[in-house]
Amino acid sequence: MSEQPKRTLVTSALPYANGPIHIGHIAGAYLPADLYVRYLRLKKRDVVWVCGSDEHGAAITLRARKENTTPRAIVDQYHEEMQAAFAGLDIAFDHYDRTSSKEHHDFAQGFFLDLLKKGAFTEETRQQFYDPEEQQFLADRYIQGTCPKCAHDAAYGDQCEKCGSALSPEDLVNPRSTLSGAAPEMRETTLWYLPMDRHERWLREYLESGVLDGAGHHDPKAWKAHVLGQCRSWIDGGLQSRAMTRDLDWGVPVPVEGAEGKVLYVWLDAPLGYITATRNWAQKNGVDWKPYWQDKDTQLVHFIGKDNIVFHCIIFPILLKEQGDYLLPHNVPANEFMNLEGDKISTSRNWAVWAQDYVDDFNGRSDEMRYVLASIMPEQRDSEFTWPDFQARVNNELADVLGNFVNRVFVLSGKFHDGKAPGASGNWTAVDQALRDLITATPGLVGEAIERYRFRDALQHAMGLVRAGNKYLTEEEPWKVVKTDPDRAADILHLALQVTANAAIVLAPFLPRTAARIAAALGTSDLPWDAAGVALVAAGQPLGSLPILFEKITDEQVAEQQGKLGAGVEGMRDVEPEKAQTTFDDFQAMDLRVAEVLTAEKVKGADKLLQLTVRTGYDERTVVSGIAEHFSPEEVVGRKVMLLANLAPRKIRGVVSQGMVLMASTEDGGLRFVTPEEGAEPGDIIR
Ligand code: B3M
Ligand code: ZN
Repeated sequence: MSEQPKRTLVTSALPYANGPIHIGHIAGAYLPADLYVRYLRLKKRDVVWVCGSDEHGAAITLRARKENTTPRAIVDQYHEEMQAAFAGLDIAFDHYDRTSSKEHHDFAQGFFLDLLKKGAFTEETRQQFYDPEEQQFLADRYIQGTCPKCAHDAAYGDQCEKCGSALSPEDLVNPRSTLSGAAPEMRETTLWYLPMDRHERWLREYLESGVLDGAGHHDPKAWKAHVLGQCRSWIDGGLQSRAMTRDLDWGVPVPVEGAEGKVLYVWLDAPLGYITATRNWAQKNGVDWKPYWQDKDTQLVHFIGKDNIVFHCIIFPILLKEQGDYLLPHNVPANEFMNLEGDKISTSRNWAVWAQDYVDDFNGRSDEMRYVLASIMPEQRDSEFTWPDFQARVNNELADVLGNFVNRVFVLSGKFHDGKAPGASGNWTAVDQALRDLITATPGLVGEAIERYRFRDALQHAMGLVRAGNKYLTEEEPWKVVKTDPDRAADILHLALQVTANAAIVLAPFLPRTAARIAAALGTSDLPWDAAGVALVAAGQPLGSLPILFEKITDEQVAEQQGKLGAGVEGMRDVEPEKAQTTFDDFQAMDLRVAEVLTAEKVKGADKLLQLTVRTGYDERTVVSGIAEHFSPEEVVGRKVMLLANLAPRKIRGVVSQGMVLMASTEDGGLRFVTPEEGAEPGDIIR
């Protein structure tokens, strides 16, 4: 574990203000930071967590173009929406800022000039892609073409999203402008470049031995293997110079005479947003911001997704080091990606669970989503969110274990001890003692895991205590013991209450609302981490009433959420949501056959029904089908159809129907036969 710093500055990647926040974002850079920071706050440590909207770059201008509006309108809209979505999931930054503010422009321009003066940049005139139709230079993201590595035909000028390769626009085969579709031409322009090759040596040393982080004491072994691996491969591949300005009209203007129409590269301006945010936070709170960025007893921790590693571990550190006054990151615990129901999360395909939609659909039940995302956080490798898994974790773990345990403890204490915490005799059995030892050990285990950015492990340790408490209660049966040995029953409940209170502490980072409810029922609002222990709830402490902590997630909710995935996208139909998942065995239980209709006649007195005789190849039988309003008997006779053959016979209007003919219902409310291919014979099994 890293030694305790005097203060910690935590940042989360500034989300582009060009679209709503989804659970992949949350699991990547926001929930882990929130868990980390809540823990440090509970430990009463000096910690500040800043974030804000990234309001520059092609991500914004492209979106504005698509929606036929201005970049300003886009960022104003999403700056508000994103904050509401974060708040809905109790992602509690100390300060949330934005990069289009005057303060940020001023600070970023000053920083740029500082670097310019220090000789950090080279000014070069080079050929750049230019769109002759739109009459503008093309940022990397405005150029698409074929990836030279994997032949994907829609790779961007900076990256191929298919194979993940980092690219330069010149690398693309058959480049085209995404603005006009035109083939771009080359034009000369002058840009400021950051010659990164100058920095390879110290960077490598910084990453491998940690000696240059300013404080001189970070342990590179504490970095995640996949983060170090990516950094090594970048450096091994040779660092190239990268343009730090762009010919664009949206961004922080380059503060140099004659540089009209040029702005700072978004990846220069955005990370400086962390500093702007810290400055604004400090001003708001009347404290000095500088120690948070410049005192060697501060630890700077960046929470990001893996696609941002190079910017935070290589480019930004180079900028900070060149400036000279700043600390370098102590750790960059980047997460990998979270997939969704078997596919990559995609905004354009609406294959996402939007944070705000979740909050709206589930009545603000943020703890449940936080719990599940923490359980499957993509810490070391990609992971996958599915709704059935969400349901299982909420129902089987939160409701059946945590909720059930805490509820039983409160109900039993209320019943046998007049709503007060019972005292204990001090005669602990071996089983009691084992549980007391677990209570004592758990806060340390959870805390250490959090400090090592292992949030899944931390949650497992915390839930381990709850599971142990639940098992203890079930096995010790105080509701029976009370009849013969009330003192023993009191001991059991006393200990179970200690488990409950300790669980409220160690689960607080993950389940802040639930922890607060339990704390309130225990008569307190303040349960700091270091209060944990076996004597947390005193004898005689009045116990309040506790609401049901978790409601179960129903199959219908799961089906409804699954139905939303991919809905409303061009080329996709808005249809009834898929039904809840079924099993292969259930499917196999159905006997589906090809059959041929021999006769058809209307059922007397029933407008909708046709009575059919069908040949299955092994028998002839009667089937009543609700298709009379769509087909005349003549249209049906002689057809081959799909038959659900083993449906239990049912009497319909006095006729016994032995099976069901499968139909497809069309968009306009019509019906169509599901017809087997030519050559299929009655009796053929469909599987
Ligand atoms: N706006 C990129 C992203 O959302 C980005 C991060 C900036 S952090 C300084 O992937
Ligand atoms: Zn590729």
